[in-house]
Amino acid sequence: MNDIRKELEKRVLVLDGAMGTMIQRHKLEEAHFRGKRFANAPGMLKGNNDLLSLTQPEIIYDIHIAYLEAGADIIETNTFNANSISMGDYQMEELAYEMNLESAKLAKRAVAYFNKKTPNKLRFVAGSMGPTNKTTSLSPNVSNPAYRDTTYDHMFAAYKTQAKGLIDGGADVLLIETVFDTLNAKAAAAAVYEAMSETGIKLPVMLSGTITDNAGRTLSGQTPEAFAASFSQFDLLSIGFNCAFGADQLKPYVKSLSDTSNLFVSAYPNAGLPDSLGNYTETPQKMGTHIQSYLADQTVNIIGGCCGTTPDHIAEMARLAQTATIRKRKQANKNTTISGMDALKLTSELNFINIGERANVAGSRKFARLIREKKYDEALQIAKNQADDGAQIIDVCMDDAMLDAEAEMTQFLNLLATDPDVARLPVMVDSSKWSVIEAGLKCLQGKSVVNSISLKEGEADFIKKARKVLTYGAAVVVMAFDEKGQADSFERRTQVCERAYKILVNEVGFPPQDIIFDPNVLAIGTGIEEHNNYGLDFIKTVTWIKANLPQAKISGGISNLSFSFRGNNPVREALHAVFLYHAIKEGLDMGIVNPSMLMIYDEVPKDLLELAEDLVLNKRPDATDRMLEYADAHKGDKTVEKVKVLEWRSLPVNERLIHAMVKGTDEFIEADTEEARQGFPEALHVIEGPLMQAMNKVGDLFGSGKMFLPQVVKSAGVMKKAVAILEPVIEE
Ligand code: THG
Repeated sequence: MNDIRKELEKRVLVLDGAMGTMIQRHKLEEAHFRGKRFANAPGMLKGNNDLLSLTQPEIIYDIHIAYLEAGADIIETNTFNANSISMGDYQMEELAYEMNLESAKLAKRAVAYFNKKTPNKLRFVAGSMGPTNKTTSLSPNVSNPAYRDTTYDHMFAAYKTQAKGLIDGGADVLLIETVFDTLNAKAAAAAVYEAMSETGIKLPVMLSGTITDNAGRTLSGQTPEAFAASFSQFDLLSIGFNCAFGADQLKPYVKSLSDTSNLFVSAYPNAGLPDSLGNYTETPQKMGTHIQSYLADQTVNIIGGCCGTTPDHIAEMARLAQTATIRKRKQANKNTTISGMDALKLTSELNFINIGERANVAGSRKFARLIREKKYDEALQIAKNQADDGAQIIDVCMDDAMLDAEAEMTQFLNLLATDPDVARLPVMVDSSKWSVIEAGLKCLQGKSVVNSISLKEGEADFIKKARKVLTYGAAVVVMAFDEKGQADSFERRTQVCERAYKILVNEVGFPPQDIIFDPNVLAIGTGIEEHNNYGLDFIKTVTWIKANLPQAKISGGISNLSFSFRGNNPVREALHAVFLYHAIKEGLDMGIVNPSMLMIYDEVPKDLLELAEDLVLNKRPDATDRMLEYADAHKGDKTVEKVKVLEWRSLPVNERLIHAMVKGTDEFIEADTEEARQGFPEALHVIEGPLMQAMNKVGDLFGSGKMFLPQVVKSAGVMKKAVAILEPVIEE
């Protein structure tokens, strides 16, 4: 059954061409579509090509034969629209299973005939599963962007029926194709795996997306890399693109998958771009020249045709494929990659990932009020601000006794999906209720993060939830919590994390890079002696996890640390800065923070810094008292940043420029740049002098872990503004 893997190790396989183009040649009329069986069915049936498998099976069989004769190694079943959702157009929802069953049998018959003729060259049937005519990620209603006309559950059910029909009919492979909406396809993938586990027949699964714009994104907005990340946990045979563009324009996107993927890669483009009548007319020879360049670059393992391609196109491809060198699959990627519309790859250059904490009804009074009052647009603005301030992931939490958390999570994430500024980021679905987490995952096309699961309710529950997370294709935060409660010492934290890791990796088969431990950031400075070591123990746990639990990532809710200093932001920010500085050095990968309130370690006033170091690292028994004294004396302070504003404005202009760059403040940059320009003989000297000095300082701070990427990005923004002012003068 898995012979296709063996064949793919040996040669480039050719997939067949368009079914529609071939059906068109028969100029079928309404009566042909109906046949005897549906003579009296309501509505028009002309155009329901998938129905022909039931009413004109010999026509479909002959098309399969024509493609096999042309040299196709894989033929697609005539089931692109044979799902209960698309069949709704013809009131034929109930026929979905039968259509898939019969179509698979038909294709299988054609393949069996050829395999008997040439037993040393095996051909295969791919069960085609198209995208349906609905979308789970987009709103068909412009005035209500959170509206959806179908749901994940509906999609899942339709695909499961289709998959069962194809499996029962004898398909060799299942092909989820022409994916324009990744959430549809995630439901398809989950349904396929459930259908396979229920039938006990495990088939290889191919996935093929489609690109709909020149920016190289899917209709639901994902880049190829983000698209691939969404499926990284599904055991796929191949990934690729089809339809969209002709072979020429599709190539760069296929290549971006090919360059990184450990899977086999497929491409089956259209016969060029449509002409003014909507016809695809690229000749086999012309298309062949483009296909030849795919093969020469070893970009694909499977090549075929989509709209407008015919047996002649396939024959040309088969001829070219015969002598082609096969593409070698890349090493499996050990990086953690999550995604929204864009991919976020956790590499060593990103020393720390900011997770925005404010779209949380328990973490922001304002957000809670806006959700209670159903002012969703304003609530969305909070998430947008977090993104602008440098959040790379958005944590969303609706846990509040007064709210219907499942409904609010659904509403908010559906709305969020439509805002390109926020939707490009991965979402962390934060809830202590499993049903709320699932409700969230059913709205997210990207590879999201579940926050969280734990051993609190025992191993069986933990395993069940972890398996479920995999079916949604998400990464997971695991809290250091077990049957005995929250782990709050170094020993307990490490024991619980180690146990959870072993279960996840060995029993569930969870990819270790997709496990994110949260060893509990707990409040310090509470006046309770047992709490004094909480910060230090967390940091020590980070060191231990990095050394002992390979590839696992570490996160924490940073603002928890300073709960006992609520109302005093300078103290809170100083504690966070110190804590992050030490924890990141030990390997903390990400943290739930308020990205607009991150202070740079070196900018914390020296007296406050010392007090914060003492408290976070539990250096002296009176650390809490001393910090409380400080807090008391600085009660009215806003943030340290604001206190210092006036001070830095009185510095010489060079130093003001440096300050503005390091802090990422652009409020005065125009005036200061202008002033500096007048002080220097040449405008270029301002860039070579203070601006370069500032960039070097930013580089050093970043290099030593005292500044994080979002802050560096802000600095670069300020630099850009300053340069924009100087440039015209330099050009003159
Ligand atoms: N680990 C994981 N998830 C978590 C946490 C964690 N999720 C929730 C929480 N802890 C992290 N998020 C926040 C969000 C906000 C605050 C603290 C933690 C916070 N808010 C201000 C306060 O309470 O003072 C609110 C001020 C306002 O209303 O504006 O501090 O540890 N996995």
